[in-house]
Amino acid sequence: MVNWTEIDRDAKRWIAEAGEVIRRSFSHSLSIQTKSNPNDLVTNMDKETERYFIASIRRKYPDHFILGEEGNGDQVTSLEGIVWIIDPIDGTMNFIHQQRHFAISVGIYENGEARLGYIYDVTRDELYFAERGKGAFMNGVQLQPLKEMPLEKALIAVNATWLVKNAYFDQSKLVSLATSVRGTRSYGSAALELAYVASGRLNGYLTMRLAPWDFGAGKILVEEAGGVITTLTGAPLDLLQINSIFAAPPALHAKILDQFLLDRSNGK
Ligand code: 2AM
Ligand code: CA
Repeated sequence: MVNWTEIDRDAKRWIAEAGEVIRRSFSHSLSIQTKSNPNDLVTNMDKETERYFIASIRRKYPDHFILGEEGNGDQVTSLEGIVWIIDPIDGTMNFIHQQRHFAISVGIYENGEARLGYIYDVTRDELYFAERGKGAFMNGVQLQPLKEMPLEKALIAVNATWLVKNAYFDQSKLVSLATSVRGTRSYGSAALELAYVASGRLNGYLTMRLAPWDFGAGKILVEEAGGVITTLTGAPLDLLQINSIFAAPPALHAKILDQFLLDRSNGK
């Protein structure tokens, strides 16, 4: 029998400890490198934090699998067994430029089914947490069930760059979406943006391209809070691939899909 209470206790302890080390790192200089392009950044703290999680998980749970952004985990090609999906720092650009607005993201799945999700806003000391079937919480307080919001009163997160430059969607429809809602925001951490949808601080989040570690925990949170999370064309998310992402309360999700996204001329 899997002891989920113990796994939850360990995950929370490791996240709190990693957060403390990251906060202390603010007074030291960072070592910054680039990955796939000059704006794809990684620091020694991303790598050290991932290594800390991997060492802790392997010591205590040697039969669990780990899918991590910095690649020190396992080559995960299937979701069989218990899989930890980890982004040690989601929002690395914010971490480097602002020392805020970034998060530790940990999602735990069993045979592809959501179990536990954590998004820890390190500088605000806010832990968003969800457990399958038990709801979503922020710092231990249960989140209110998600409220629907009419389009014209909705605050949604989108990234300005892909609103004006993308290969898949009719730009005029996206601009029309952005101007039909009450307001748009962009926080630069997908995990936090999904946590904000789960907690009602945002009514929607749309983005073109996220890796499993960017949304692995957020998917659990949004769904436990009563929201819907799919690709931008309404398809289920694939936890082993890059996906486009669209999260919102159910009725708003359906309306935006229908009115702005699901059009054959928009492509896939
Ligand atoms: P990161 O900071 O962990 O790299 C920025 O809008 C958000 O998108 C962040 O959550 C960032 O995660 C993620 N992101 C940035 N570039 C990405 C890429 N090429 N593929 C997938 N996710 C990306
Ligand atoms: Ca990251």
